[in-house]
Amino acid sequence: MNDRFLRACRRQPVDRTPLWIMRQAGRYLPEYRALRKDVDFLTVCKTPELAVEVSLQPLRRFPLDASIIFSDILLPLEALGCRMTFNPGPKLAEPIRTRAQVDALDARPAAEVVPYVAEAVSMLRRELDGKTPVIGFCGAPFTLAAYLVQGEGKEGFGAVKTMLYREPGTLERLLETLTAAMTDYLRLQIGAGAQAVQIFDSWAGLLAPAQYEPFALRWVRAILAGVRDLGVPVIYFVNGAPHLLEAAATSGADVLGICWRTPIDVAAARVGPSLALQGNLDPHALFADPTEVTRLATDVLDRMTGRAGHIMNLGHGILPETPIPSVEALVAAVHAHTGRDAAVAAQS
Ligand code: 1CP
Repeated sequence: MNDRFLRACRRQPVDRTPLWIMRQAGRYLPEYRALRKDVDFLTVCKTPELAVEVSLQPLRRFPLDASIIFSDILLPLEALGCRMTFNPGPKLAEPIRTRAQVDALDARPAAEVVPYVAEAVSMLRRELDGKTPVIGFCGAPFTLAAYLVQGEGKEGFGAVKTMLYREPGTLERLLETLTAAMTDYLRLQIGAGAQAVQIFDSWAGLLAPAQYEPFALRWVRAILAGVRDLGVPVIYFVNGAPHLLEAAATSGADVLGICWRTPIDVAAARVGPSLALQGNLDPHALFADPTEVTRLATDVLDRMTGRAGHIMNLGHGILPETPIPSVEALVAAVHAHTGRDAAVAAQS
């Protein structure tokens, strides 16, 4: 069993730094694009055989150390009665803007509304047979609220910030509903076999520090408290958040995902040694030539040498236009580091 990813989550010694790539299953892979020619995105997510096939595609090409289930952060919102399409980004049938709409959200068990996610997780776990651990995931409440209130992805997500200032009580009620739904959803995935889970807070960086605690962090803490008894490591990734690092480190997660904006050794010094760190090569760095990719990836690894608990990753999701040779160079750079952490640990 390849458990170096799970060991790094727990800050235990590893033979080399584990690597996986946020959004590793998806559009930069020609085999994903080929599969999507005939099947739309939601059908892939809702058909366990197809979701598992897409989750396995990156692992057939690259010796990565974890697999993530193919789905989307918005899908479990169907359990609240929300309807959406993807083209390619999400679009809600109806943005949630009023207290009445928030009160009308009807929280049904994820096991009833999105049973295909649990099926896909257990099928993926069986298929992998210990080759790598399986990561489940969900969106953080504030990030989900940003999409629900806006109705789609939009730079700055002005609608949710307007609600925050005009009707903070309505936003809090929405966040409370989302927190309960995501706790249930993560429990479903862990019950089905997910060996770690990641909470994506892609838009919490839009909040000022004084807003981050009441409108984002508080709810992430509640989700963590609600899955803690299940004993799997939790990764909390906050994007665009150099101004929130110290606060984010108090979420209770085992691992903090660091976006590409802060050098990872600087982030490590700011958050202290008590949690593992994941990241943080800039996704755009993969547009450099492979020699430069090797240099930049090695630089991230060097910054973490000797620190217990580092999971190599990008500092946000891999971009659809990313050249495959760059991903190969990233993998090779991590493998070339094999043994160095162990050697440093033995010396100290
Ligand atoms: O056309 C297609 O194939 C659909 C494109 C696509 C894909 C491949 C979407 C729509 N979602 C996904 C898969 C997905 N989304 C995964 C599984 C793949 C993997 O990680 O290997 C995951 C983990 C997500 C998570 C996700 N969706 C996030 C959090 C991570 C991040 O990038 O910050 C967010 C913000 C979304 C929303 C979303 N869904 C899809 C798109 C294009 C977007 C971004 C849209 C926007 O904000 O405008």
